[in-house]
Amino acid sequence: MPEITLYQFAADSGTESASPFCVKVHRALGLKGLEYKVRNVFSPKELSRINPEHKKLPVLGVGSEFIVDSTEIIKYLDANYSESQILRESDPWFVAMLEDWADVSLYWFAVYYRWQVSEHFDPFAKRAFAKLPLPLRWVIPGVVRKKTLKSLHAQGIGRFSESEIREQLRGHLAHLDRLVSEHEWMSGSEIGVADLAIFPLVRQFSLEAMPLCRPLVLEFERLQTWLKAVDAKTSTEHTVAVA
Ligand SMILES: N[C@@H](CCC(=O)N[C@@H](CS)C(=O)NCC(=O)O)C(=O)O
Repeated sequence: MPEITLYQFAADSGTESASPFCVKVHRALGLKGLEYKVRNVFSPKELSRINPEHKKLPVLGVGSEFIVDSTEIIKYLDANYSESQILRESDPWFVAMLEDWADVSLYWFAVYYRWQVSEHFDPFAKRAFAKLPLPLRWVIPGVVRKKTLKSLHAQGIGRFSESEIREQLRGHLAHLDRLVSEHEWMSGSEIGVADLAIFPLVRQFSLEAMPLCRPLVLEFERLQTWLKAVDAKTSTEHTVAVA
């Protein structure tokens, strides 16, 4: 069997990667019970080598092949490793929609809380950029933050106050709490791709390093039980347990 390597953004406090898409792939590999190595990517040069077209992470290296994009990686894993199929013929239409909603909508709430909320950003920047030599360590966090805030503003979410965003996020979490109350997992009686896509985000909102949004997750008991259940089904030697 060819060796599998997950190229990712490095771990952050309470999570195996600062990127929810990288966490999603960790958890897909865990659900399949596959062994893999992890390589943290720091340099833009290495990113261009492994993902020249999109320059994004995660990238899955399988032998000499590179598979990019978490959605495509999950399809690849299902096609090439028959253990615990993640995508099923019988999946209802809303499974694909839930995955996409997590990836392109709920994701921005995580970006907002990490980059726009200073109480979260300042300690995060200290952790994430600690290895940069001076004076880059003083300059780069501000430059990356400015670029990210521009994206948040263009997306629209960045124009709302934190209290407005908190109410929107509370609404989303309430819907998710209802979903996992109606059946055990997000999309039915079996764990699937919707759980893998939503888990990294809800877990991120629940981190102790995110004191402004953590209380929101704590309002939803069934969502917390679900977080632990996904963790138990998908953990690997590289993942961090849900606190
Ligand atoms: N659709 C992609 C999204 C991946 C993505 O946006 N990754 C972010 C990290 S969370 C990234 O690589 N950002 C680097 C950049 O945009 O320059 C997936 O599902 O893998």
